[in-house]
Amino acid sequence: MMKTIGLLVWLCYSTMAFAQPKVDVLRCELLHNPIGIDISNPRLSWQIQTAERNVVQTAYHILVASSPEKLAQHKGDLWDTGQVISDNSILVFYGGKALKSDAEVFWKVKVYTNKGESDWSAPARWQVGLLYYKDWDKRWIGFDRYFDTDDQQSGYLSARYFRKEISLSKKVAKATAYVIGLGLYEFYIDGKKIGDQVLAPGLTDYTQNVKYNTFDVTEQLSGNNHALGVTLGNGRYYAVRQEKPYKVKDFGFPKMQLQIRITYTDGSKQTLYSDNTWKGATDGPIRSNNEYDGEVYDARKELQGWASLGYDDTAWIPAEYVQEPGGKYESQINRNMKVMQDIKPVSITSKDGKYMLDFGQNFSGWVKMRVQGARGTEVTLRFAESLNDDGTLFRDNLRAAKATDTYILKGNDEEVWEPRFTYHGFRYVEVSGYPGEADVDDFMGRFVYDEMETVGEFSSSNPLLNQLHENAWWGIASNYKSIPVDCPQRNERQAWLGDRPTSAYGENFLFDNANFYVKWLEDIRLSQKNDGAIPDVAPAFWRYYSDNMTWPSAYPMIADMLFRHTGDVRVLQDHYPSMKKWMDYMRARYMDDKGIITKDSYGDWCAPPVTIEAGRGKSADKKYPNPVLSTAYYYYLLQLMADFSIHVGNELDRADFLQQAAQIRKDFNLQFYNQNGGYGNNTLTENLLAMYFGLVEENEKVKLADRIVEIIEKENKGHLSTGVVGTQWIMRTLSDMGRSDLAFKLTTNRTYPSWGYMIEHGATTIWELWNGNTAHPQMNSENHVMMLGDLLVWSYENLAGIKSKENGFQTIIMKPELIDGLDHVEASYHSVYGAIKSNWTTSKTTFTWDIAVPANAKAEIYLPAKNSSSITEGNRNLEGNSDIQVLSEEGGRVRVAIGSGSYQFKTKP
Ligand code: RAM
Repeated sequence: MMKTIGLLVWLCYSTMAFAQPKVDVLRCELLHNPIGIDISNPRLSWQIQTAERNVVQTAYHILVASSPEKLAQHKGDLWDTGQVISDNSILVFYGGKALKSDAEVFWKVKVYTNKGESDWSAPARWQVGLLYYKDWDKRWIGFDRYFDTDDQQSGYLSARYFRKEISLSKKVAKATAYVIGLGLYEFYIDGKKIGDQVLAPGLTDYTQNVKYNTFDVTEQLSGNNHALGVTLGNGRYYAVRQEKPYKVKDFGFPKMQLQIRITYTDGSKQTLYSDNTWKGATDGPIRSNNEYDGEVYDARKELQGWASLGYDDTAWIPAEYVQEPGGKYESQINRNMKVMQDIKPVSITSKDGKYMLDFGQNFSGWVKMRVQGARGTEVTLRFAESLNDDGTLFRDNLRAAKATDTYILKGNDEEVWEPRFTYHGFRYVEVSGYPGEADVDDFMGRFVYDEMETVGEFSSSNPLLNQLHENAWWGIASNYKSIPVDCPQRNERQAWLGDRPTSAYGENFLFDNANFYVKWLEDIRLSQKNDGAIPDVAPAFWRYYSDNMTWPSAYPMIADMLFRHTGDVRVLQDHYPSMKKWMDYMRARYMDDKGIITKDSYGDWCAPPVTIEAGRGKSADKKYPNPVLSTAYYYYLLQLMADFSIHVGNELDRADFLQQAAQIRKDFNLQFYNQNGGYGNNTLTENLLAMYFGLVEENEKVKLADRIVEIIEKENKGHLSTGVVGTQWIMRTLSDMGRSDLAFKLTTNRTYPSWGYMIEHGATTIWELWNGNTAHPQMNSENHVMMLGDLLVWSYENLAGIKSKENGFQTIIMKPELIDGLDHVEASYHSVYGAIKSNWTTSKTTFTWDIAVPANAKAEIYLPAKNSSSITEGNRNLEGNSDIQVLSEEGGRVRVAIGSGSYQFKTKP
């Protein structure tokens, strides 16, 4: 008895304790503990944790202090907002005192909610980056010339090594290193690499902007004497290909600048800079490094101890002052790439003295190898995505990329090696020259992509759909290479705009990619020409300014996605003028007197040949420009712009955009609508665009819908016939038409053309072509994200029912489609507010739905039920449940408003 009372008391107490909301997960610029934030008004976000339902923030109080001590005493000497009445907990602009370069800033927040106030959060911090050009007023070092270690003819450079020993007279309290190493660098102190990033920094057009990385090196500089070392690889600074200078942008020879800002324990400060007292060498082990071709490493040439104290560098030459890249110096806010996963080979086989490794999965990165043998033995690793029938590597689709790494042994002891300045897209690796018996354990696949968390999970009762999600995840991750590349294996690897307008939106359900895409939008903005033209590839490493309409649509469309998914208004503010300029440019240059945008570059790129045989052996790079696509896109983007104009305070533009749109709609119908139903050439893509964008006249909608269904069901026998453009809209259009069943059918097909067909033929990612198993290898990557179209968006929004209505999921629309043959969907998405979950199961008699909505967010949910009296939540009727508000009952759905918290609904549909 006593025990029970004790338990009751405890329960009661713990409920009370839980009642107080807690603020957690504090982030500056959506990063935890960031350093090097070179934005004068960064944004602060936090999440509210509570077991209570229906929790809404009513006010916040932020304190920002210049020291942890002040913050602990609740003194916001930099910013004390006082109590601000607001429900905003995401991306609140810092509005305190001006911040100084390199300053450390400490902050915390307390929130007031409708269910009580929180305590102060645990302290968080950010460190200001270098805000001014003059913060980098020392000169660049490097060698702007070739050495005999370089192969000038082939355009291969050996890596450059730089070193310097330093002596500190006092004890270091804090030291921050700011490093720019172009194209790619590794930075060492006392022989140890600083940071776990690889292939850093992020790629940019260096004549526009250059990214620096920031490291806290306080610990590494704890003694008096230290050695600093930097290795420089080419990346894309020294162009990957020299033979097409008219096309490929070259920036020059690798170079660097570095500074370490030190505060000593006595409060005094000192900054160390790289200069011509550093020494350099090129005759090291990395003989050549090239993103497409691979790395050659001669271990006999290792400069043993070069980045440590006491190394004899008398043979090295003084670093030289070199030309600066020209671009603005910026802190890299998006994360660098990292080895995100180790992948063991699933098998190793040998034939003719060569080994073949199979990793069981297509991915991008490289292989780490363990080897022992005689000095001078050369081991070669060649990479490919698939095998020929005879078991050899299929490398025709790599085009000119050699995708080969070479390691030359120094001899005697066991040696472990992995390359530093290259990566490959592969599943198979052929190893030749390996001394002795090789074993699977001698190799490890290193999966490399930008460090970002997986934020979404999706599974369902349909195994093929689940497999598709798995493939999508691998494909997307493989193609994050500080820019969204089209593919990681052939001699291309460019950030093509047209591959991503909708893909990025779907990707955001899987990866925490906001800062990645914020950076890419900046790359796009900086690639814009003065007249407004935007290229098809940005950064414009390839100069492809084709004046396309559909490819650059990625620019406004990704801005829209970021705004909708993270509530980031600054992204709209920063890009609105450039987007508008581009729209004006396209209209001025390409709108004819009938109101049609005449210019399109690729058409519905990579639409499937009618049969798999029709596409056999044929190259897929034929372009079919089509003004229906360009005009339809122009119309769609005008509406986006009209919407943006409100958020950026340019309401006056809105009427103009809408009026232009109305005119285009008229002209579009006049020019392209066939009275028997259907647009232009009456293809699926043309009709989907007219439908989804709302170009079709209201009274012709049914006819158009019939035509869309006729194409899919009759002409295509239940398959799609869309390329990169049409596939971006197909799933949502069908759902909007009330034909989710047909959309679902497309995802469950295993016959050509379909995603399932790729899987049936061994795909572990997503192919570039629907007919990827028979097409000409010239343009046939096995790891391209563009064909995902809107599949992921549809899976999360329409199947799981997780869709942002406004302000980065602060209001969520949850409206899962019920489809015959799909009994169960379970998905989660970690929004900026916290985790959103939707987990439903349906049977003939009952629909059960578990939902979680994070605090300070709310949802409008659509329950399949005739009326609210057939619904229970937590086994209670809805009536009298104050957390739940019935909004409407129509068409077999009951619309209900819920606040944050966890719920279990049951209905009888
Ligand atoms: C291919 C690229 C890319 C596509 C362009 C038009 O070479 O791989 O995916 O956007 O062409």
